[in-house]
Amino acid sequence: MHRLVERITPEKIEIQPVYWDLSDKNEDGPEMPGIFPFTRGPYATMHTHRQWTIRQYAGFSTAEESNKFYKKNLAAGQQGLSVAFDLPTHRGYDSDHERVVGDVGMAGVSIDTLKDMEILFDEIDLTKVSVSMTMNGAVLPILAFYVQAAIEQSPNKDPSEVMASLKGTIQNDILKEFMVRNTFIYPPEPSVNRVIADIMGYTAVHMTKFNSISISGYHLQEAGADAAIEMAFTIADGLEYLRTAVDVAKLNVDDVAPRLSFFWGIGLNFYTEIAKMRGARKLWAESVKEKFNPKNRKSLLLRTHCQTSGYSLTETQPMNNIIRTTIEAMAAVQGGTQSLHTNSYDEAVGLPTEQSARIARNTQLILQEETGISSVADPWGGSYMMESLTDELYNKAKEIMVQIESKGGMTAFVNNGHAKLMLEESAATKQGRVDSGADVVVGVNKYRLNAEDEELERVDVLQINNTDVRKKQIDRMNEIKASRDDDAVQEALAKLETSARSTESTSTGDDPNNLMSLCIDCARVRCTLGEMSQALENAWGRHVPSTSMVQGAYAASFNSGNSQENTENYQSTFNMVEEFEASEGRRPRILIAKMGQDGHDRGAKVIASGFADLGFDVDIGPLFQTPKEVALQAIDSDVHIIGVSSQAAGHKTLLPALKKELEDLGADHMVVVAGGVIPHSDYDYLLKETKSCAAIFGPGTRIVDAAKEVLNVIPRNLQ
Ligand code: 3CP
Repeated sequence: MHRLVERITPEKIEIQPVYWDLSDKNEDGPEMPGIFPFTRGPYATMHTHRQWTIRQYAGFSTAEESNKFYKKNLAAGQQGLSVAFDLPTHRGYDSDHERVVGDVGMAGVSIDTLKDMEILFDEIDLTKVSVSMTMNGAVLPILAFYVQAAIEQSPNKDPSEVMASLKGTIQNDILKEFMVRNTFIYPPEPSVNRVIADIMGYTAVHMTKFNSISISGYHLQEAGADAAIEMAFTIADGLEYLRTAVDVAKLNVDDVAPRLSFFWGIGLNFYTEIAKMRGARKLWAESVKEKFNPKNRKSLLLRTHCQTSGYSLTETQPMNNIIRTTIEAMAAVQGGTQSLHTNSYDEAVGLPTEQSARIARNTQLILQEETGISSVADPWGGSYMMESLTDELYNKAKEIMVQIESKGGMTAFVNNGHAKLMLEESAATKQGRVDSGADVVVGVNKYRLNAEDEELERVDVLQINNTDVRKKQIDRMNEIKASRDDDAVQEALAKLETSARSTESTSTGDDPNNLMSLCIDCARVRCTLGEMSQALENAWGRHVPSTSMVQGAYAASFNSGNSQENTENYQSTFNMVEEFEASEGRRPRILIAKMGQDGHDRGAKVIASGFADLGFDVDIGPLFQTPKEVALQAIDSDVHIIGVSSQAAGHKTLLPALKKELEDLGADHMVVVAGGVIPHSDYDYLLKETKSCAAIFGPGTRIVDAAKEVLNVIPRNLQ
């Protein structure tokens, strides 16, 4: 990847690798990349010396299928791997668990055993290719499988030598899972003070090239955070992890901080995104210096991966998404990213196809090899506008960080619900701006095509046969269970549970009771992911999140600075609710439900908040329900309608299952509607073939319009 960048333009102008203000009289010299506070970049030469890594996030169905996809992508120019796991794996369930029937292999690859991990990386040398794994809940078993798979891949090498050569990243950022995304398993305290502490301790000794956490702002932005909130929460999360390393795990800051890595979401606010990346580097460097006083300058560097925004993609006119992604990728590169994922244009409706994945990858190859974008470090340095925007965002984020500190730090801010409410308010406000037309989305709330032309623009998406994948996974797992040494399995699991129950710290990398070390022992004797997760759950329990709802933000944002037409639309929906109440004796009541292991609840929360502002009585169901649990809650609350939010592709299994439960319980008068990421090609199956819902609201549906349609499909005079 090292290559000389073309410095002389056809006009015979020489491009310098970095520019600075020659008249700068600052006594420390001008701000430069690679120099504290690193606003201009973590490395002096940045992309002029080494391009960013093209690292596409992918994984689906079985390990065999994902492995084929990875090898093809690497051969076609991708430079690093980034694994997407399915939701049962994230939540620590094996594929045969009753709660995951609709989820196996859908939103990522299913991994139950070491064998799956070996197949996933077959013919990919783990000591050479850097691998990122997005895993937070079942992080111990997954990292253990990865390490053991690498060791068994190189039988002639010493295991310690193999481990020392592993380069890559595990997300391992559990704090943000309690705010958004929700792929936690255990309560916050052991999740941070045991799991994360032990992984940091273990990798600091045995896997010194491996990044032990990827602290993520991306998911916060996807869940509605503006740039200042994204910066503040992410940096505060990072400081909390360092505090855990130093205070709880008693590790040296310089053994841990250089291997903390970051992850930003990059949306369409071009200048803001660049300023965010610049400001965040400075905020991190200054905060770490002030609070931990490290000796190694690498401890101060904010190195980051970026992903273009999934939220900014639209279902209608999907080719527009290629343009959106390109602009976002340019912001990430000009902001100085180290690694980048560019979304496929069809990701608003389903898993990428081979063609859409190729275009996404080519977007980066074109930037790297055709544009000369890498020929200069921090091209925005010294721009009046950019420097001012960087300072303003930096200051705003700092103010939010002071607020977080005043509430006792990030763990407390998360635990007492402040963080989640702040995000939900920001999300509802954003939705109101889009629904009211204050924020333009081309092809959605402006310049929309007529229905016929829109139909012609629809794209195919990759379909996964979930029943097939699940069967294959269960068969393989049963084969492994039949051939392993059961006594060794029970012994390894018992040791893991005993260590989890202990109140002593086991965080140093050489402690035989370090949880990471014990999970590698479990992987070696072929324990499954579900068994390891259960051993830890026996000690710590499973975390049950509380549900909350923001009110007023959608209405306030919708009504501010609005067009006459939008205001009338809002009012007429509100009036329909009042009429409903007058005729039925109570307000329309809706249960917003999430089924399966899909924890993406931004959509559900925004809908709940918007419907409540429009006058509905809204119940929010807990996350991770089975269809039966949803049916029982709906009956118990006597709702008129169940609104199912599906973001992780389980809809074709879970919606028909819900319909059957309602029928079995004699409640088939209840109307089910669905929303979220549901490809159009599945509409007939859900609406006509299985009649499992009465309406589907795709991405981009305005809440006011959805509310009107819901009111029209509720049968009246049910009493
Ligand atoms: C790089 N290097 C340089 C320079 N550039 N040295 C000198 N001068 C330069 N200009 C060196 C680095 O120091 C490093 O060596 C090596 O080259 C590799 O560079 P890097 O910057 O560390 O790049 P990379 O290995 O790609 O690592 C990038 C980070 C890593 C650090 C960001 O954590 C990463 O790859 N993260 C990816 C995270 C990810 O993919 N997340 C997916 C989330 P040394 O190592 O020796 O120092 S997907 C979630 C999707 C949404 C969902 O949840 O559903």
